[in-house]
Amino acid sequence: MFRWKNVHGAVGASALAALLLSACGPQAGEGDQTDAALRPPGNGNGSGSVAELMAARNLSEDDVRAALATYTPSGGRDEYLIFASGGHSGQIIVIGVPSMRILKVIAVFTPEPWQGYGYGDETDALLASGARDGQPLGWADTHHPALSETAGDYDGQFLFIGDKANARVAVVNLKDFTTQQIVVNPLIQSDHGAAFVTPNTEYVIETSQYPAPLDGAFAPIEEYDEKYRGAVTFWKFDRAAGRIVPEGSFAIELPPYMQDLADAGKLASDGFVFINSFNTERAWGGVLEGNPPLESGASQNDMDYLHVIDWRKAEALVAAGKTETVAGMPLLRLTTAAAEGVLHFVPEPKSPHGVDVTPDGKDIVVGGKLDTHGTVYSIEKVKKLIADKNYAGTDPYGVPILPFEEAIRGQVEIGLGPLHTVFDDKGYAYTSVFLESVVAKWSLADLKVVQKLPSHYNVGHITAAEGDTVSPDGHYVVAMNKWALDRFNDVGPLLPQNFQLIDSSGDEMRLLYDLPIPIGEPHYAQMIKADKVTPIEIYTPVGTNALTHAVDPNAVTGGKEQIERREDGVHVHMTAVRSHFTPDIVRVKQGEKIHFHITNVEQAKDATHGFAVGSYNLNASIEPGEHVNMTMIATRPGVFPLYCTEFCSALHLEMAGYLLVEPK
Ligand code: RUQ
Ligand code: CUA
Repeated sequence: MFRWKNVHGAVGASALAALLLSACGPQAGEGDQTDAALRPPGNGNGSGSVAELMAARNLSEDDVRAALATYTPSGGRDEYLIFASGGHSGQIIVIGVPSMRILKVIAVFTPEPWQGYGYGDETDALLASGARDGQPLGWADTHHPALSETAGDYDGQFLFIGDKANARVAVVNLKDFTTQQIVVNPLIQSDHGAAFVTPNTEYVIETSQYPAPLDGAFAPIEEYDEKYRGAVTFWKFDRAAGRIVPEGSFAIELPPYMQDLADAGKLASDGFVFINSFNTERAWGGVLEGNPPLESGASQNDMDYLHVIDWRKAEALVAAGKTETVAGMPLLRLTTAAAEGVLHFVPEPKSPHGVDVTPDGKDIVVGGKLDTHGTVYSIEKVKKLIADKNYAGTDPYGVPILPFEEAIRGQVEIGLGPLHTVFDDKGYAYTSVFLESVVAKWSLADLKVVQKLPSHYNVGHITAAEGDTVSPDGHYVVAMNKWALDRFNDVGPLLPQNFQLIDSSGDEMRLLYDLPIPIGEPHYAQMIKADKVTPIEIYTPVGTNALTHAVDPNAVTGGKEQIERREDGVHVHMTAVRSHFTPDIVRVKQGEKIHFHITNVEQAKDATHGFAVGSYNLNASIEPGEHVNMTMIATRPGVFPLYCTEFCSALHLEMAGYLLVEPK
């Protein structure tokens, strides 16, 4: 039986060596094929004793321990739920921990056929509301999901997520795991520090990434310093309505640095928001025009700036009318923010990436992509420097800069390319170390690394059980790896992402499970105690619209079904119940507009019906008690079967009917 640890140690070291030579991720080379070569799949003889099974499948004792730690018998429940960004898919993935079973893909920014998302009146309108300047968008680059919080703890009510490509934020209701709203940020063209919430979800924070003129207008790139800007938006969240209220929202103008991740302060740092930046050089590329590429232009300075924002002060200034309206958004100008003490900078080492506030809110940990350290800022020191106006200078836009050495509590020597940090309940921090491909566990008290666990490979974000709250649980950490390389069966050149579940409950981290994610590159995820999320099982009362969570005016109950011709077209008030639609025959004339109003009158859990009309792109998922509306124009004459698309009963195939479109 070989030793896991040694094998992994060797992989880590040689991957690092390959990396230092190539500077772009581990290469399939000598060191990297060790695991695959050492671990043939075995012949899966499931009939013998445990020992025989282990031998047949070539499993070590550690493997079996990991299997027992994650195996969840049929009918078993998971202790935690991960809400992971679905990356390019524009969706959110729900994963159970420790089983790592995928439980749901929540449709957010992109049509999702199974949920009928993007094929009916309500969800069509919802997706259309995410258009930018009239341009419908068929995808999103989702990065950071944020669970709603009460007093700094996840409360299991709502979920928010940002779309980096199009500067949008979506609101998901965890009552039924459905998207309720998509807001488009008119001020900025891309975001990254999104979505993050203040400790009571007063605001959902969205920060720009790539500077551009804030009014959405054109300006030559040569006027970058003068006309290009960043901004942080505080989207007001109305918890009772379950919606972002654009009218109560505001933004703060930021210099044209590239703002990166953000985190809201809590407890000791309550009232503050921290935002990283890179490219304080204000480089903008132009490789064919004789300029250095952006990546090198943006890596000249030894220090970039951590943005320290006093959002309560900003809120007061907004209330006092100290804003200008730009692109429809009340904007606190940079000069005002700097002069009124809303915005301060603290230098941070070379090209930082993650900024993460410790559970007690006392420290702010920043990882530098091109630095080997994690830098730990002390909010107490930062507050004192601000109060004393103890500045080391100002930036070109007049923003006061606090002295670096006096703002930090210390630095921890982590390794090559520390990115993001999460926390446990025992005073440890866990940092993803991208270039070195490890998760580093270190002590917050003395800033010393105690263990490095290899990740496979190039870990980006990591997430921990209740990790962003004031009281993390400390049981699990998940490394969200960008490269999968030799972890799974090959599936062509585009490989899945790899989520690695790590047991962090003991003194030593132990790897438990690899979960391939094949629908996009998730960036961040949050992990909540499963019993905090209490979704409804069915929609009550019958006829509830999933977008309004109220009975739809077009809903019908059994016996009230009808086809009605009105001025605006043919209204079909239909019910669905095992195993028929009423009405099941719909006769119209070519050119007529048809409004299908379908109520699933079932109140039994999981009794979902589908509704499809082929050739007309009509497709609904109607969950028990739910009502959906769909509109179509009968442009083509013919006979179109309509049928239920969920195998709902023994007579599911008979749950069908006809749309008869008579030629003009
Ligand atoms: S990203 S791998 Cu949060 Cu968008 Cu860091
Ligand atoms: Cu209803 Cu199948």
